[in-house]
Amino acid sequence: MQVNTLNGSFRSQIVLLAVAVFLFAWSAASAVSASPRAAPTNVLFIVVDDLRCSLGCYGDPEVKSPNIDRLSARGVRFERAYCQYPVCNPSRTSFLTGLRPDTTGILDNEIPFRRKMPNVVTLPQLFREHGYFSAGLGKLFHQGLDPSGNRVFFQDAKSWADCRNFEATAEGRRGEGRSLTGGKLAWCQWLAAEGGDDAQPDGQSAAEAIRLLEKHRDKPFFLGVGFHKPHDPFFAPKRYFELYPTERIQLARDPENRTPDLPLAIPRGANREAFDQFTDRERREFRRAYYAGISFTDAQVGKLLDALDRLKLWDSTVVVFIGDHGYHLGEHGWWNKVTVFELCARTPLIVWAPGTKGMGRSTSGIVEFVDLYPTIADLCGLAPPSGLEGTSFRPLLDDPSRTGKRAAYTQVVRGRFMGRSVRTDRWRYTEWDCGKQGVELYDHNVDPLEYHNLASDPRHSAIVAELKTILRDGGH
Ligand SMILES: [Ca+2]
Repeated sequence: MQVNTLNGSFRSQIVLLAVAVFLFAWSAASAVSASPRAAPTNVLFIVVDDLRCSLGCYGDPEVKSPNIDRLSARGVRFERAYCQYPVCNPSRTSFLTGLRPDTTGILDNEIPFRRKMPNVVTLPQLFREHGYFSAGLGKLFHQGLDPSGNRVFFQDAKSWADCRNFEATAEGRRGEGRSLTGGKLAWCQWLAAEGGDDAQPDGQSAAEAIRLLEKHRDKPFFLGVGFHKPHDPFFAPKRYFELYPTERIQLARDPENRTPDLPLAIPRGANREAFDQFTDRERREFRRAYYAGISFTDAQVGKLLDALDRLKLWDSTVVVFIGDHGYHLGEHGWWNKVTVFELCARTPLIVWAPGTKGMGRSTSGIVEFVDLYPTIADLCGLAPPSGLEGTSFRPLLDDPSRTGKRAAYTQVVRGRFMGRSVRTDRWRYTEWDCGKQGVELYDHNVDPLEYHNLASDPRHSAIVAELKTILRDGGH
């Protein structure tokens, strides 16, 4: 009896031991499967309005951008990132919904995206629906004018738990400045403003973003910060203008032997007529004011990076930095956006993604802004909605030497016609109204600013045929 009891007790101990060993092995296996790349918790998404790749980290010799350069040195800098539409509302709607402009139907700055897509789940909304605190400060979705001509932001209650915009103070509206067109174009003016950063909306956005980081550091957050400069009107605190003595500003000079631009390649109208009247002095002032806006925004980005340092958030936060599209500063005689030239389609993109292996490098793999949504969701372990039209570029974050996409697509409406452009590793190919209003072909091996249109050269008929097919694919 005693022996049996002992035997029974011994058997119980064996069973308990076996269970313990099993539980230990199971928990260890679970830890192994979950631990190598625990998903980062937070997202800091920085969108800069109208920022082209004029940054120190992109090789610009004049622009001072030490803080964005600092982020570039830490993360992965994309040398070939392309927006889908070179205008604020269509571009932002596209990358914040993960859908191409043909799908969103948003092709101008007038229509809030919810009017066309009441049920779409936006990128910040996806995080919000997964329990994140989501906040948007400054310009994330577009701002536009209401029927009375008042400026309104296309705020989206489904996307943000907290969404705010800021106004310049009275001091921030005073200073030295002038219209560059004798008042003909209201937007085309600069102001070296009195007051500090916080007298401007972007300075206030940065300050509030830091407050939110401090408040929400211990819970998952998706924080969008949209800086409005270097967008026009070119207002920034005076000290950022002082970084750029006007007489030292270099000007773009279109080559004499370039192919004339096609009629639809650059918009006609009042803007162009005013640009044609610019003196070199005005050209230098325009560039200087745009650069001052970049350096002002760069300083605000620096404050956010400092906050990530201080709050020890780098290991748990994905940081994405983009411009919403590029810009011309006199190239092709144009001083604005709304073209599908490389200068407008290409945009800065820098990503810091903890846990990936390629940080601190750059990549020439092609990516599109429509890829941002699935990439950010992927990095944070969230399943995106079905039907997104981009793909995650996480593999490039692990290995920046990999090949990216075969092609990037950018489109723009010009009057009654659509221009569609595709960029491959070597070429840019553009059709206006399916080619009926003109075709462009540029060889980026020798012509980075796209001054020599080769589309009608019979020696390039094979590549034109190939690119025509890629353009028809449309990225789908
Ligand atoms: Ca913009």
